[in-house]
Amino acid sequence: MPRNWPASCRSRRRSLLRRAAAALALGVLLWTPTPPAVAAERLQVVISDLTFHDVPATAHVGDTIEWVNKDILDHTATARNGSFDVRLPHGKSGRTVLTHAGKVAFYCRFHPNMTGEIDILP
Ligand SMILES: [Cu+2]
Repeated sequence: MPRNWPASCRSRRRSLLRRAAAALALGVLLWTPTPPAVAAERLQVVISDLTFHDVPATAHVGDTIEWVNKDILDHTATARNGSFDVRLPHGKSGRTVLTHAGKVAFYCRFHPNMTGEIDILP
């Protein structure tokens, strides 16, 4: 803008610049990075020989555990904190959707020596 423009124009320009700076500052303040979306996974735990096999050390809220009972006996996958209790007739499978974070110990109600633990992350 030329220096010889009327003072009202220079003032208007300064005002617009101030508003643009304020809008930019507000945008920076309001902007929060969005965490990358983690796709829910399906994890499989096979039961055979009265044992939970390949129990994942960790999982995430929203993941599904598929319990596959390959034994000739019925089992359950029962959380000690009550968050799930899946009945697993012999040769059948069942599913649990993980809804709460935290370490969950689980066992079979029919064979209490069958145990496992998963750390469920948020
Ligand atoms: Cu059992």
